[in-house]
Formats: sequence, C-alpha cells, structure tokens
Amino acid sequence: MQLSKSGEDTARAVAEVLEATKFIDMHTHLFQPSLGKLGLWGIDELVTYHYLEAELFRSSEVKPEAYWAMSKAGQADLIWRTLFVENTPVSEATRGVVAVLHAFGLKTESESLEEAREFFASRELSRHIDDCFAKAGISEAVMTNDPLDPVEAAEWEKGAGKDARFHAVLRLDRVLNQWRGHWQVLEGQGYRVEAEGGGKTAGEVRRFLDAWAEKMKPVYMAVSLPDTFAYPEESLRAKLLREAVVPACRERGIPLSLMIGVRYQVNPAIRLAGDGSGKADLRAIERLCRDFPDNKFLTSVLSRENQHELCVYARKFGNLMPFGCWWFLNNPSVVEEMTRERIEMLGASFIPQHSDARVLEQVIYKWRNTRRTMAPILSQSYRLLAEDGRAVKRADMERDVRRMFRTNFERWTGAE
Ligand code: HDL
Ligand code: ZN
Repeated sequence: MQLSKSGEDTARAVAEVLEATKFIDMHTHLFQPSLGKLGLWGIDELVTYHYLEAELFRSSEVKPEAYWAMSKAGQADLIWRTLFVENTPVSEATRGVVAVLHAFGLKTESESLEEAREFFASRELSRHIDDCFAKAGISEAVMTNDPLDPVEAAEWEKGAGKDARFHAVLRLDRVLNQWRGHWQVLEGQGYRVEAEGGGKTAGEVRRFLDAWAEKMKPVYMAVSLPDTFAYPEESLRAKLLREAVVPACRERGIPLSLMIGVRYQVNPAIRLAGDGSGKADLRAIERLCRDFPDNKFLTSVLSRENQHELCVYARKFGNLMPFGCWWFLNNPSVVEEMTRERIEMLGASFIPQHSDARVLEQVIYKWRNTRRTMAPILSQSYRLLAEDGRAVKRADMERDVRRMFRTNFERWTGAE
C-alpha cells in the first residue's frame, strides 16, 4: 500500500507495524525455567530491582546496612512506601512497575503490595512467561549465563532442557575481569591454568570455552568491560581475548558482545546498584574490528559521550553491530538522541534496543517504552524521505522494523 505523504498516515502505520512485529530481546538477565530457581519474577523482585534500590537511598533515611538486613518483603514494602506512596513514581524505573501492575489489571495506587503479591503468587511460571512475552511483544529472550557461577553451573551440569523462548549466552566477566578470583575454579575442573596466565593458560581457557559452548550452545559470547578497557595492552585480559575468546567465537561463527564503560562499584555499600558509568577509549573496538575482520562484534557502550563515535566506527567496520541503549542510557531522553543519530548514520543496520530485564515482568514496560520512543523517530525518518521524493510503503516499514529488531540479530548469530 502506497502511503500518502500525510504525516498521520505514516505515524499510524509505523505504530501499527511496531505493535505487530514480535521483537527478539537480545540481552537480558532472565532465565529459562529449566535452569531451576535462577529466574526472578513477581512484585517483590520488581520493586527491589537495583535501579529502585538506588532511588530508595535518595529518598529515605534508611542506611544501606539496615536495608540489607531486611527481608525481601520488608525491602519491597519500604521501597513501595517511599517511592510509590510518599513520592510520585515519575522516574523511568518506578513508572515501569506501575506499567506492569496496570498491564495485569492490578491497582496502581495501593498503599500496600498485598493485592499484587496474591496475584503473582497465583501465576504458573511457564504460562506467566508466555503472558509476559505476549504483552511485551517479544518472541524470545537472550539470557546471560555464567559458567563460573556455581549455582548456575550446577543447573547446566544437571542438563537444562532447551526452551525455545530462550537463547543462551556464554558470559565471560569472571574469566576476563576477575581471573585472580576464579582461575582456581578452572584448575579444580582439570584445566592446566596458572595464576599469572602463563604456560598453557590461554589454550586451556579455550578448551574451557569450547566445553561450555558445547553445553550451552550460546548464540554469542559476552563480557562487560570497564571504562578503562584498552586493546591491545600488556594484560592477561588482552591475551585471553586474542588467544582464546576471539578465536573461539570465530570458529563457532558467533559474535562476541563487548559491553564497555562500567565503573564497577563506585559505591560498594549499595551492592548491585553501586556501579557507575565512564567514557571509554573506543580505539579498542577499532583495533579489535580491524585485527579480526572475520569476527563479529556486538557492541554497547555505557557512556552517552561515546555514542556518536560508536556510530562512526560502525560506518568503518561492517563487523561491528551497535546494540541497545544500555542501563543508564535506557531513558527516553537519551534513547531518542541515540536512535536518531544511529538511523541517520547507519540506516536500519543496527539493533536499537535490548531490555536488560532482570525480572521477568520488566520486559512488558521496557518494550512498551521502546515502541513509544521509536514510533515518532521512525515516522520522522519516513516523512523526511517522502518530502525528499520517495513515499514509503507499509512493506518497507515492516522490512525495516523486522531488520532492526529481528533479522540483524538472527543473521549475525544464526539464531533463526
Ligand atoms: O553487565 C551487564 O549485563 C549489565 O546490564 C548489568 O547487569 C547491570 O547491573 C544492569 O542490570 N543493567 O541494566
Ligand atoms: Zn545486562
């Protein structure tokens, strides 16, 4: 159908296409139920999300050590009272909880969480996952799987059955960033590795990666990296990347996801909420993409100040795929700026968003927000194109949206 040049036709068609397309959520911290009790869901987990814990400490007299001593329900009650009753939930993370309650027809202004607790307690998890994914408009979610997390490793060793709604990812933070604290776990599993990384360490890490990749069948390997990350450099991390991780990804035909710019634990007192953000030197990406042209690098950077240069690098390297508006960037004011400059510089050749959901029901608001922010941006792009001489067909929109939220990922990972 040829769209007229009128804005309202375009805006309506874009909104309908976004609504009708099932997205792939290509980075989350969700878990398939066959991995036991690792998956977080329900109102107490939603309300104690670390984004909300950070906001609690700004609006309450409670000290972190007193908060950590509370029960999960006690923590949730305190956060609900502080951020949702005594204050208006206008932040992105607080409004998200309201959106989830509303999506399930629950009261959003209760003084207590009792009604919500009863509702979520009544849900059967697998059907609840189907319901949440349907409400979020996603067909599948990509997990974050850590072979050096003893609880998760034990679940994989039991043999976690495949769940078509989820894809695995081999996450490497403990290998690449925390070698000192974990090399002996590999040694204990029979890998001839050394504290300083000498001897057969790189080859044995490669064997470790291959063994876990056979078990998990990951769609990509991933690591989060500090704002100080450099490559090349004289470090064990650079050596393991060069000699073990990058070759392993290339031979398996899967991307390596580099998530760069974290300032870990700037405030350790608030635990998972204590990480910050820092501008990184993206010349590391330049070197990795140039030195390894047969590798594919999914990349998300945490600092707003790095976003434009990431787009420039993506124009230089076809093996670089920018993805998502990560963590502190996942707010409409920043998502709009990042997405507009990506479309202007990259067309539809990038992956606009991932949810980073840690709690199952978060996919509902995170993807609602993505569609809400994306619609006017895409409409504007098509209006400009129409004004400059090319009216846009609905089929064009469907192809573009499918490419950004599905086929860019599927073609890169083979996760058809
Ligand atoms: O390293 C990561 O994958 C980050 O997304 C962290 O998990 C972070 O704590 C987070 O949840 N961001 O949304
Ligand atoms: Zn994450």
